[in-house]
Amino acid sequence: MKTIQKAVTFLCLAIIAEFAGAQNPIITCGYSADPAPFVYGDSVYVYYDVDLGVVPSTGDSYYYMDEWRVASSADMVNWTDHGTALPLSAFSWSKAGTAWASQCVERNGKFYWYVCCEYPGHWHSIGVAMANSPTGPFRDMLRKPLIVTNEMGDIDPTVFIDDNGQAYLYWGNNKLRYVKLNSNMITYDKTIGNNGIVTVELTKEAFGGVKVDGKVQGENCFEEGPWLTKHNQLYYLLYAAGGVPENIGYSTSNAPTGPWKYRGKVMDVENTNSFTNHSGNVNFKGQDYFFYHTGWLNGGSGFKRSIAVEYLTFNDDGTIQQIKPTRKGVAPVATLNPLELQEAETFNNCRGITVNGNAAKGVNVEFHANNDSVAVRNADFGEDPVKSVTLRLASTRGGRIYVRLDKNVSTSIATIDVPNTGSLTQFEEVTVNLSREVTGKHRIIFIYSGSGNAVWDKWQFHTETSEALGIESVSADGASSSYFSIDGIAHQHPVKGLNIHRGKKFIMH
Ligand code: FUB
Repeated sequence: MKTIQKAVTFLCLAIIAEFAGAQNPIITCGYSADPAPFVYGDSVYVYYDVDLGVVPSTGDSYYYMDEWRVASSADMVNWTDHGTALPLSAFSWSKAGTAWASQCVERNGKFYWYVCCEYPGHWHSIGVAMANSPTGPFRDMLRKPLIVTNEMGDIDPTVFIDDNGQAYLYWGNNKLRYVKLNSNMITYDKTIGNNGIVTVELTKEAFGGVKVDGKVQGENCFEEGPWLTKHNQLYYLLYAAGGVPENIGYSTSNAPTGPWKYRGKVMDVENTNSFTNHSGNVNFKGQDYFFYHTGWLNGGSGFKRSIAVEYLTFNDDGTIQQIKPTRKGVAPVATLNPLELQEAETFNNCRGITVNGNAAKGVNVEFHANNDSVAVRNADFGEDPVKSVTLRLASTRGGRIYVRLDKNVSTSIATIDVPNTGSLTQFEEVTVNLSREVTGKHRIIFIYSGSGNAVWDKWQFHTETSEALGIESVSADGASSSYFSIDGIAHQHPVKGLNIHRGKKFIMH
């Protein structure tokens, strides 16, 4: 009984949070940890690993991840899930379940994704994959690790390219190391440090304190998750700090290689349901943002984490204003245009669905059960009345999708019968007229009802009715809806909405 009460309470809280406009976590269709954001074109991309939370062979709770994913947003509230951009299996030398933190950067139109995963017999090591697009497909460039030292703690790579083109790769847990990457981004300068690897001394002056026998001496200390960035010609190193549970500390320097000066905490230890936090930052459209992770998604924990975003403020004296984690997160910086073709995997919030695929295969949303849903925030229908909507769907069992607006969870503006297309990879477009005309800004929610899986690729609203779009209307013959006619010829298996038969579009009602 207690479990049911807990589940109902959680659902109510989730619904209240959603209607209150809560934005954190930003990824809602799975766990997401160790965010690494970057801006490319008119979007923010965030790269992350996917916490499964349990070691399958033992059932123990631990960091267990088999893939890295990327999501992007043009408005900071609706995120497009680009699927499994980089499976751990892309690194043939890796051990299953060890896809930990990563970061992707762009150089000369190529995208370099630095990851850490275990190289059996050598602890975690650092590898690099490359792609021609920020969403992949990526391939392992070296077919072996880029950094392997046979020591513990070679995790959490961060790469920063300075204004003069010199790239630095920092990493480390309970140690901080860097190499100077060559301009090909997959080899490094071997003339400095120990065969190219420089170890940064973890002093009190640089990191606020030191760790002795696992205990922090001083006000803080470097733990892991370094993130190198620059603001107003000052270099900033952000890092998970102070042991576990972690706060996020920062140090500054006039050079990307230090010496570092401890400046304080960006975020103190907070009640986020996660003992790690792993941060990164971007400036997008003139606003600074801070990415980190919490254990706030339903069922979350220290091993099932999810990404959150807050505003970041640099003070004129080089300090950073301390941030409190919030459920509210950040506000939209743009609207989403529902009259343009949208990917089903672009959303603000979801329940029950999975997002499958990758850049090479294409990415789709899969509904599995009744009430699975996807919601889009801040969609601007404009001033001209919007009259119809098209969804591109595939299914072997049929089903139905209800389209609702704002907080109205009971009245649909459209009901789409999912066609039985014969296969989950065979898509058809279904267009239906709206039950009322729509203008202005709204939250749109697509709710599935059905007994089997349905795959959804894209959607788009129109200011024309389906008939005006050139879709011929036909009626079912007699009482049975399994036969209908086009031009007097009987056909089988119609579905409501748009049908395509021998290249001809017609709408069933
Ligand atoms: O995700 C596994 C590890 O947890 C990361 O490498 C650390 O930064 C911490 O977040």
